[in-house]
Amino acid sequence: MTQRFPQTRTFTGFNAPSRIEFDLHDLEVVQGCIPGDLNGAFYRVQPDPAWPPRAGDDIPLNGDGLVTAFRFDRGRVSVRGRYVRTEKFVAERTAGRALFGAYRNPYTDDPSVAGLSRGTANTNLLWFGGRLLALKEDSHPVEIDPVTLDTVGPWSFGGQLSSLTFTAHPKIDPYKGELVAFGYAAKGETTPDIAVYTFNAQGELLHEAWLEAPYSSMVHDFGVTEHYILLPISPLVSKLDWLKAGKPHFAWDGSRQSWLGVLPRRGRASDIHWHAVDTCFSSHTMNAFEADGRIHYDTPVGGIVVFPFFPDVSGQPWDPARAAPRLERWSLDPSAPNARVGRRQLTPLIGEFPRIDERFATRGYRHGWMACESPQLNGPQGTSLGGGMTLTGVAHIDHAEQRLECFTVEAECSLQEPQFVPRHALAEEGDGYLLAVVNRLTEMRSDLIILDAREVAAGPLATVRLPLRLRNGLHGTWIGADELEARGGSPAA
Ligand code: V55
Ligand code: FE
Repeated sequence: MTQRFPQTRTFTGFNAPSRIEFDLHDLEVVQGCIPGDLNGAFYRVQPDPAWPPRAGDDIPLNGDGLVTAFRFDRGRVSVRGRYVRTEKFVAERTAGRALFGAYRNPYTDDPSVAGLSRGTANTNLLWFGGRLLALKEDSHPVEIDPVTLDTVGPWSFGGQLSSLTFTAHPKIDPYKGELVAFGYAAKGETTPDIAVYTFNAQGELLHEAWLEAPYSSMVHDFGVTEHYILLPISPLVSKLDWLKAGKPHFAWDGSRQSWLGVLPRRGRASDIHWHAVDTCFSSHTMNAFEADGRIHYDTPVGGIVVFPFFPDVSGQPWDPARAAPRLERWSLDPSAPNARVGRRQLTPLIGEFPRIDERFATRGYRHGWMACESPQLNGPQGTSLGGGMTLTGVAHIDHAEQRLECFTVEAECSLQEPQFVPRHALAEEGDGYLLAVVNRLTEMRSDLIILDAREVAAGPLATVRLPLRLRNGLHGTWIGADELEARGGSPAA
């Protein structure tokens, strides 16, 4: 490499680019035993910049997607790591330098890459219809092989995706077998257009609707209930003029209202109702459901944007205390189309990366988990990807018993998004395991822990030692052994 990575927050310390691809067989279990009924693979993705940025510095959301797969097989675990061969990754590797410029700003690119996808495939993985898709919300999915992690190529649902973009947080409705997804900035960067899609398990398009949001903003996640699609709009706004001027893609505009769009699952654009919400930042969805004629949307919410690296339109400094997200339940009556959304805090705990037992997505549910700031630790230890939070614990929320339990990592550690795995296909809700990558910040190394999902405070059932560091990742998924074997192998056998 002819240039160096800048010595900035995004590129140094625990988040120094690793640029590593690896196969590690039969990892060392340093505590406990891996449960014998945990069979399958845990996939996650981390942004990991392959080249120093063209613009001198960059934000943590712009790194190239590096997928890791932990393959569990009868008490043993192996791991594989591969970059997704996006169009961006391939072009830059050929050139031996960055050709794509700033986050979601095509005006900063080398002219040679005009027309190529800017997608980094760095945010989430979706297993649906026999395909494993690496996702970034500014572009189309990229299919990867669940066994080898080799890149198959872009996947646009056989040409059925008319939106230029596809969310990193699509939802599978396990009761109907459908995939519900959307793309925002669907007609190009900073456009207010949102396209909503429903596919059946065969990948056939069942429904599509094109909407206009109240304003252009980051729409990172959404909610799906039995009958409705919920689109949360927070004022992390975007403007084409900013991109042309070389400014950041997004900025926080606290003078604007937040909104929750409510669209019937098979509704047309004219059927959407936008319900006002007090100005706030909602990034992720725990779950959404209907009960007693009302719609409920569970989401961690902060007063301002969680990311410190997006500016405020009025120049106010970013305030971590105001940004800290806490889980809320938003509720509304769909028969009162102009009603404001009711907000109720479910816990005072600061937390993000909410997860559920996804067999219970879209309907009433009992169990949720999220990474949290452990109440047992005072003072900052580490930081999560870009955010102002210090994720030093995993919280289990039992909505039925209104009970909250927390596991706290050791000193000088933080952790990444947890993954729930049911003990077996017919296990009751929440009966299973919770997997999480632990960042050992001073050791510059990672572990994988396995918790009993309903007994997180009891500590890990097993700790798996990695001889390397996994950069802070975003999201992931689980594929059971039965489904993998149908595909003919295991990712790290
Ligand atoms: C997020 C992550 C992204 C992104 C937009 O967590 C939002 C939120 C890793 O990329 O592009
Ligand atoms: Fe996300």
